[in-house]
Amino acid sequence: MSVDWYTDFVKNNYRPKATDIVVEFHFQPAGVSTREAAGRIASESSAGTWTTLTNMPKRVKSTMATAFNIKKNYCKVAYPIGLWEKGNAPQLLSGIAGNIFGMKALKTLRLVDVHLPKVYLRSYKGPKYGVGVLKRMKVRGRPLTGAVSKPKIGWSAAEHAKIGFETWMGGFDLVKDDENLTSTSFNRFEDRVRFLTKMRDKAEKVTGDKKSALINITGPTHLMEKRARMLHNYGWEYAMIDVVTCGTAAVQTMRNVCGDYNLAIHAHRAMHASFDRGNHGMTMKFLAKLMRMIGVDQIHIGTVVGKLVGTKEEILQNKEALMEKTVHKQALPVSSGGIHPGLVPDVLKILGNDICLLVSGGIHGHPKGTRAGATASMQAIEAHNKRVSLEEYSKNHKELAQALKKWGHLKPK
Ligand code: RUB
Ligand code: CA
Repeated sequence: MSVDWYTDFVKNNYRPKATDIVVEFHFQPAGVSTREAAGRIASESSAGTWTTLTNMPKRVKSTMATAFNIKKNYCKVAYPIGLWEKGNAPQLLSGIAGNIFGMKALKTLRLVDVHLPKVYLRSYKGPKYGVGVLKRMKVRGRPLTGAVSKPKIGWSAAEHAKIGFETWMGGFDLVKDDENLTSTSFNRFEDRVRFLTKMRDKAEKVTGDKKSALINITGPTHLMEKRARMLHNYGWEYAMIDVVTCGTAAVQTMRNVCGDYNLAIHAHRAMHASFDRGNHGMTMKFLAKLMRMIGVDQIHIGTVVGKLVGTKEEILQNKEALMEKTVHKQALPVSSGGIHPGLVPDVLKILGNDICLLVSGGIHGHPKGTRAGATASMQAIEAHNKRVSLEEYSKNHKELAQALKKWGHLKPK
């Protein structure tokens, strides 16, 4: 009598149904055959357990996933649509990204990609605005620009707003909170919103341009709801959420709340690299797809050339996850981390103009200060779009010249 039934979950030449959720995995077996390892992934992530069972409902056949296309260290697993509760992202993760990561029979496991059928995708809202935020911010032919006030935490709410004002006055569209700035004793969320609102109104009046901010509402869900309401009441266009640390359930709830308040969601991805580096975990591409499905409007995808990890291939895949045709609107890629004017053309060459570009240390570290730093970054964008080299353009754009003198084309580590 056999003890287990893992290979019942393998059919190497299986042709997935149009309604199946299909996941691609990379895996390294530990002491079991490749075929059995693939079967174990399909089993543990759907209807199986470690041993054969004495009693089984007839229905079980229709809830079993199938491992197929097993090639070297890759396999695909098809999940019947009936396994899933529509519009429940945590449940999806509990299945396709749940127990399987801890199985002894696998040395490593990586969730590489997912294909989500239309019937499933339609049960989520997707972005309310997505790339439409560009139009909302009246930005055309260039990236939406923004900066985190640096140092990322330590300023009072009033100081923070002053730095924001300088950022806007230098030509940037957005002032951004950093991931760990929520509400502290020295910089309360409510104070920050009030000060930033005043400064925004002033900057809009002086420049005649639309200005906005990515204010971080991250916290327990009930607090995020309260904070979103405040942002709405003060006339803001965005709420920022650390989507990984908050989790999919909270982001789903906040998609509804923010939608009702006409707030676009800026998704900071802090913590993603705890599971998207190396062979074990999941790809950023998958996370980007998931967050677009839930309905964030813009999300960080990397820079290639900046301070944080991510190859060009990976970053382009992340972008594709946000831009590919699905039932949902396209989400806007955010490129951020270690960028300064000398690197701006590199980022734009890779990702194009339809992005949100964040340059933070790279404006506040400008020898002449924040406003000059933002100006220099805008000049670098203009130079790129006019197909003029930065060196050439800097001959009659002094802020850019000063930035190049400090950083050149340095790629920070
Ligand atoms: C940017 C910054 C952001 C990271 C996030 O500051 O700290 O939190 O870019 O990383 P700076 P990612 O421009 O000074 O580096 O965008 O890769 O998620
Ligand atoms: Ca940061």
